[in-house]
Amino acid sequence: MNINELANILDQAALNASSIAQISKMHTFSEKEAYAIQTASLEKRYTRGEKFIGLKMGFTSRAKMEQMGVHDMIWGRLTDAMLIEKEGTMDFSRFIHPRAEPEICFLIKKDIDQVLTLENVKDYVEGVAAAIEIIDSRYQNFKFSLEDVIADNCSSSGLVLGDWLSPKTDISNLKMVLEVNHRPVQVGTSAAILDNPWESLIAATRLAHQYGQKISAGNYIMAGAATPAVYVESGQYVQVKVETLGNVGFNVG
Ligand code: OOG
Ligand code: MG
Repeated sequence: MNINELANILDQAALNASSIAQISKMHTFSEKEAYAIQTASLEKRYTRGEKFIGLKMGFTSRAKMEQMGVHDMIWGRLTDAMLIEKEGTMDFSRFIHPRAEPEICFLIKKDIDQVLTLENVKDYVEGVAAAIEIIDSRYQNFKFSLEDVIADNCSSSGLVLGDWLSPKTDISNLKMVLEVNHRPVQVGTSAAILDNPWESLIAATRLAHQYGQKISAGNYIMAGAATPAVYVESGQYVQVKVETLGNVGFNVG
């Protein structure tokens, strides 16, 4: 089976909110091929009118690597169809088995044409915000190999963004709490994200450069979850509270 056929299977699974068997169980493919499948599946979304809005980093914390049994950093693409308005409602019927996780998001100020460093990264950032990522693996039981999850656009399915603060805000060690119905269900710190979430943005610029993906002014970069993800259910109110950055929440419809 070729890359385009596998991309189509994953795209249809996402579109119809129906889970599929792990594609790595039937086909052997490399990490590089997995990114080619991801790229091809995103092309189908763009053809339907979805717009690229940025990147999400995955497995940037030990907590996430351990939860999913995958031990390499990954990256996926975000589109405008994934945006959920803060304090808005997510349409549960569009998802298979969604999970929420506490994140930090960066808003890019100017096109990034190089691999950034700790010295210059803040020059390219307009703001930082508390954020929630909603992931929804297209694979049965949320189980996958590294290659499977990359091909599946790293489980990307939704994001909720809080208010933007200055990039001068110290985000290196902030308490991050994920709450469901106003009760904490996961507690962590931003230091869990590669010791410092700025490192995640730097890694995103390195990987984007390597794979020829442009990062432009106005794009969002999600740094990756600080804690394990939690399944959400209809009727719940889900909120992330990040020390200094503030709170952001959404309702599960
Ligand atoms: C893969 C996506 C990982 C993160 O923040 O680490 C991720 C998954 O867990 O399904 O989004
Ligand atoms: Mg995530």
